[in-house]
Amino acid sequence: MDYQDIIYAEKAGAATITINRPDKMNAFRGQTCEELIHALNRAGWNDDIGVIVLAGAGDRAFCTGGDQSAHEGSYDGRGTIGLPVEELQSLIRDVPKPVIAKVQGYAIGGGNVLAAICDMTIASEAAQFGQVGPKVGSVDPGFGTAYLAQVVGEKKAREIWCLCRRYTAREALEMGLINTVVPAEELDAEVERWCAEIMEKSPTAISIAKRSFNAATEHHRGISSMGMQALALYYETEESQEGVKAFLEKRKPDFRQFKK
Ligand code: 2NE
Repeated sequence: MDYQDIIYAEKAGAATITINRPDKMNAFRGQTCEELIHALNRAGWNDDIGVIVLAGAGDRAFCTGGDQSAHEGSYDGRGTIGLPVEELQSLIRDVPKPVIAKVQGYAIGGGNVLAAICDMTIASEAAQFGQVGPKVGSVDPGFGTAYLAQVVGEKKAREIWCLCRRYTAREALEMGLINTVVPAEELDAEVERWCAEIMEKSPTAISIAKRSFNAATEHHRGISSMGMQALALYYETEESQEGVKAFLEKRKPDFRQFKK
């Protein structure tokens, strides 16, 4: 596969998969998801690879979720909502190697969900985290909500979704959303150090450990699948479309007109 939206590189047993759409703040469209799925499979089933790093190109964003400019009630690819995002999220869990999110800037919306699903997250002091769905007419149910609650706790997860605030890397560390924070200039070296430490360990033990963690949270895949069906129906509503329009028109959405 020739990649247009991502960059794939291998070094010292680590595969780095970088979303390369900095002009869109590394938001994903259908093609991006397809390429990420391809690259995760490529690295995940290669015995020479012991660890996978998921990253975003440029300084500003790790990933800001679904590409709002490719989203008018649906996206442009396949999958329940026009993006094979369930497949992508599942695959991060299913590859038998640890996946580390390297977050140098915004991890927002579906980008925050990807980072949360990764086995570990290493962030720069400049990183910011948060969900935006209820601000832009979307929601990422399952892994984005219920699994997030397992990571940061119920109260915090509900706050994250209801208020759609942005959290600094230090706040993310405090709530257990990430593993460590380093100065921006030390991020690459820190990720390389973690990868090197993982490469010294037994790959089979690590893959069994990963699968055992997954087994305890596997029900979230079912919640996600059901939730994505609901999301597809929500995308057809004027309420959801108001959120997308408002974001693209750079104005505040007027959701109260749809109050129930
Ligand atoms: C990311 C954030 C917080 C950045 O804010 P700020 O103020 O620093 O920058 P600004 O001006 O908002 O954004 C800079 C440029 O990046 C684009 C913007 O439109 C803007 O473009 P220009 O005006 O310079 O041309 N940009 C940012 N995020 C984008 C995106 N996701 N798609 C397309 N263009 C994007 C702020 O921009 C923000 O909150 N973005 C909203 C992110 C968003 O709505 N994400 C989708 C949520 S839904 C989702 O992810 C999802 C899912 O998780 C599962 C299934 C389906 C969808």
